[in-house]
Amino acid sequence: MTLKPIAIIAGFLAMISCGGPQESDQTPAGVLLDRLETQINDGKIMFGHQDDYMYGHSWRLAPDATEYILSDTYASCGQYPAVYGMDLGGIEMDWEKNLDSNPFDHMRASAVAHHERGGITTFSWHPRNPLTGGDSWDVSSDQVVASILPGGEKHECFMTWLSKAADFLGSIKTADGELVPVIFRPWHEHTGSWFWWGQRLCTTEQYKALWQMTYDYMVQERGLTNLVWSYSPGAGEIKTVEDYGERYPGDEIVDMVGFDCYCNADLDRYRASMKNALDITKAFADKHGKLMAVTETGYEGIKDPTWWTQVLYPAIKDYPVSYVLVWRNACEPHMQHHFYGPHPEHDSVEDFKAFAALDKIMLL
Ligand code: BMA
Repeated sequence: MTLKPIAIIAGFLAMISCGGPQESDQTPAGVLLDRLETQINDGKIMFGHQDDYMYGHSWRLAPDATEYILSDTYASCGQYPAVYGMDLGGIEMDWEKNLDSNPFDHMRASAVAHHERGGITTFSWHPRNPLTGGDSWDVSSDQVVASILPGGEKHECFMTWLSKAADFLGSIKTADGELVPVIFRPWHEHTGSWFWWGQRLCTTEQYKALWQMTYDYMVQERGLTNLVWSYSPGAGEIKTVEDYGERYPGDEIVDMVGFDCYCNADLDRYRASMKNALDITKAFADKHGKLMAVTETGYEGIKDPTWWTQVLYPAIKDYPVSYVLVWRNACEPHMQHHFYGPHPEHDSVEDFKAFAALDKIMLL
């Protein structure tokens, strides 16, 4: 059984005060962590897809939709993905739609619907740049993280951004008012330098402080009990277990560890990168007692029709991976090349069906 850090402290206090056994963590996040661990012990790997119910290669959810049944994954193999990824980017600006044009109301309702179907939702966050006014990819200043930490000129402003993200995450509830557990994966791919929180844009101490501030605000101050915290560097820059852990914010505030690793035409290079990242992540996860996942992957345009069973599956099958999530299938006419998940008109669909039918691979 996996215990949330907060539950470990509570359990320890309970033990020293009344000598009783440690209680299991019955918060929504604790229950989700237990479920993730059981499924890893059963040798299963869940398949995940970003924005699966929001749009696909050739469709977008109708604004007045009341149910979430359209899905490129479902259209390809007759099952929904077990893990549904979404991104909070834009919540900090009070936008009605996120950075990829998904209405936040539909995001919330589809996360609840997915939970009620037995699925798991994970959120990343591409917030805008609080110092320059640009987007997440605006790396024109290396003072952004410094500016939002306590004492920085943008600290107050950034705390309102965190409060909007917390409002949203704390509003994902069933009709009975039950909080839905989700995997929250902030400040991802920080080992690269393409986001304002990236490697060359802040110091190790600043990056860790950003994580701690995010966690303290959401968990201690706002009391959110539905977040499983996930740490995910970019695979490309990680050569050793030390690299992997250099900016790790700490066992007390992280529940799962993973990485983002993309494929390009050089399939052997991808195989080598996945092996390297999986070996390192597994060593780190074992040492720190954490669960592991492939938090983002995929081959843009899936230019190899047997990619699913001949490249992705062999890469992951021997590792205790909780889930593997492929990125989004953009629907805009000018982004038709930007898809990572299956869709029925694509020539990798038969291979995807075979992948989805493998014993080890779990869909809904
Ligand atoms: C990137 C691309 C962008 C998108 C962003 C956030 O990898 O898919 O088009 O806006 O993720 O989802």
